[in-house]
Amino acid sequence: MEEKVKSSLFSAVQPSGAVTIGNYIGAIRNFARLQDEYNCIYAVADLHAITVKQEPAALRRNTLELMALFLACGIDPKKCILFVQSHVSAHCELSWVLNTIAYPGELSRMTQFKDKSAKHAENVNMGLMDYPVLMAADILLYQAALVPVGADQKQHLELTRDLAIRFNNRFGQTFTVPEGYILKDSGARIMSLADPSRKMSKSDENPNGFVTMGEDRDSILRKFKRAVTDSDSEIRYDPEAKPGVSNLLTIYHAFTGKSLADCEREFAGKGYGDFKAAVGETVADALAPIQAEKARLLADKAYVNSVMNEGASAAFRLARKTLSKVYRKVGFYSGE
Ligand code: AQP
Repeated sequence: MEEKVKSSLFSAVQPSGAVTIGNYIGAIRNFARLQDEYNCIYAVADLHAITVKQEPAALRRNTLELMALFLACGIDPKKCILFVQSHVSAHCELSWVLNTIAYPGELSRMTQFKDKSAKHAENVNMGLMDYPVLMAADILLYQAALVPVGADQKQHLELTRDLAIRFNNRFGQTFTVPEGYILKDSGARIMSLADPSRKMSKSDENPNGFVTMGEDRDSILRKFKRAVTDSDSEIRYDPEAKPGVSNLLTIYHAFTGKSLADCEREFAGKGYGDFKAAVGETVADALAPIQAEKARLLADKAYVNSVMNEGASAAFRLARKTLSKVYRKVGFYSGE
């Protein structure tokens, strides 16, 4: 029987703070689910993280912690390539070439650039604007057919596709044009617990807005207890009219695997107090084994380092192939 060739898939998470349950639900939890079906390549995106000011010691710590979290969430280094973005220089090299076919107009229109420029007005740097070009390089280097991301990254993914098509048209077929793999059901966009009109973000200055993957039980329960809902008392999924309640239902649905309709039925007639407590308990219960496994891994730093070093070598081999092709296509003299 003919063996089916697996497609490649790339995704990354920035070590720009403690990872939230939003990052987990929208991205990381899907990573392990996809590893049998695809050739998965997952990165800790430290090059992206420095587009916003990072404290160097915290960045180093967050990088190691995120690698351990990937492993604790079931990503298997025997099945996937797991590495740190700055360990593979081809990401920067390809992004330079892609910069020459990307236009300032399209980059300055990106929602994330506008949001982050407003949020970090004192540090609107070129890297922040160039973020989507580096992201395109990440994906295109591995000829990824699929990119599992939260809905917030959809616009960047479209730019990646545009750049791939533009390059292929100008220089001949070089890149696979990737598709987004965005959750069809809810969960693609988890909102802040403190302000359900904004997405949950690890760099939110209000810590009540997010729950991190490493948060302790008491803190999780307290944050859910304080979560913003609304003045009526109906527990119903309606993101337009009831964004706070719908966000909590989405989180409950994501951690229990129950359908949204079943979640609504389960809480019918109950008060917000009971509802919020149940969501908090469920999240705390679900995170406990991941936290324990992550702590175990962090106690064995040599193992985590070996995973990232082997991952970088494997990523480098794939990336080098695409980069050499790109260099040839654009006309760089090889000296051979
Ligand atoms: N609130 C969210 N709901 C669902 N998915 C989300 N993602 C992020 N926030 C949510 C998804 O998580 C993956 C990793 O994201 P990232 O760290 O690379 O960058 P981000 O999207 O900018 O995440 P944050 O938490 O908002 O980080 P900061 O605060 O540093 O900007 C992506 O697939 C993303 O879609």
